[in-house]
Amino acid sequence: MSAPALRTPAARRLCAVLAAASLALAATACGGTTKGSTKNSAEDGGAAASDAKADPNAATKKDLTVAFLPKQVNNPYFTVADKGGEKAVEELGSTFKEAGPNSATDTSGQVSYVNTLTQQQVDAMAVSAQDPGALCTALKQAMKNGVKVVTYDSDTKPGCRHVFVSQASAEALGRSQVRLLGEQLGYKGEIAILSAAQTATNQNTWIGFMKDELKKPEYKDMKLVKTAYGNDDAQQSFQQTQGLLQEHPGLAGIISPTTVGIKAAAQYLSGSKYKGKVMLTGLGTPNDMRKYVKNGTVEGFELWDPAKLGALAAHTAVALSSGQITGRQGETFKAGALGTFTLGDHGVVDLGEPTVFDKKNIDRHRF
Ligand code: RAM
Repeated sequence: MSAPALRTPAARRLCAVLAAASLALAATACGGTTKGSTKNSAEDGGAAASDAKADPNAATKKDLTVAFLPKQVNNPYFTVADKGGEKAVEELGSTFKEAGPNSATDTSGQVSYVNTLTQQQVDAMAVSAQDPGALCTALKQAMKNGVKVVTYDSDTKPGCRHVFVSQASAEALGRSQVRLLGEQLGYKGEIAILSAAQTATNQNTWIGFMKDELKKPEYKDMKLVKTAYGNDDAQQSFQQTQGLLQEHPGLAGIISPTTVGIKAAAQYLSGSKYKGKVMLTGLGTPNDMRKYVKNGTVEGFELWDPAKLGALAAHTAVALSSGQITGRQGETFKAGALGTFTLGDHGVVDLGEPTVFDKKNIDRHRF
């Protein structure tokens, strides 16, 4: 027999507290009955979408509280992304807040922040997930309590959020980094990957496409010898780069699909005998990498504009809270100056194409 549903505001607050404490009672008494219940079209497949029908013409709600929860607060990439989010949230007449762990491997810290934001009854949260599965229970509880959940930059499982705001197609990002490195080293030699945290959904998805790209005949003389993890920590990434070169003295190139990793690897190479000999590409910010492009350590790398990613996450969160979208494929919404976006398969929306930076264009980009 099911327990009676709790509906009053006080009960809703109690539900949030119970949810934060992960009590089974919360799931029974509060399940599916609060502010906007949530349905998963498949446990881990389709995105979570509410029962309500989307109304693309619904008025944009104001005075909402939209929280950003990055993988890591002291990472300059997220500082830029979340500033973009803040600006957009404020322009839309709502309140922005940011909370998150200092380390990209503090997943239990991220779970606690989700629970705290749920207790605080924010209207929406934008989360860059450190781990695809670990946040699920907390995020589902947030959605049951009426919080709209957007992931940005790094996804959870589709059933654990309404929409994923992706920086670009994951496939294009993975394949293009291998192509860039192939061009730089003449499609020949041993290569390594220097990633972020071992659990990071975004990096692992890109690495999957990199491995697939490497199966193509044009890469038959390129061999991936190791994937190392610098945990988005400058010192660890620096040491991992050093370790890669000690272990594989014949290494021809490194791909680092993380802004912290590529910067640390460039710093190491730049001060070593490998400068200009071991190729380095991946995902970095122009501001971090300018010096290394100019001094000949790095030929080219790529990235999207993190501020635009944050802004799109903000618009998506407000569109969900306003009922303009619910998380279903095919729904469209307006994101201010960024334009109109349509939700794709599994509730994913892509920001657009990344930019490749090299010595010809790097001075035109300041972020
Ligand atoms: C780091 C983070 C982030 C990733 C960028 C490219 O800052 O790992 O998740 O998207 O690099």
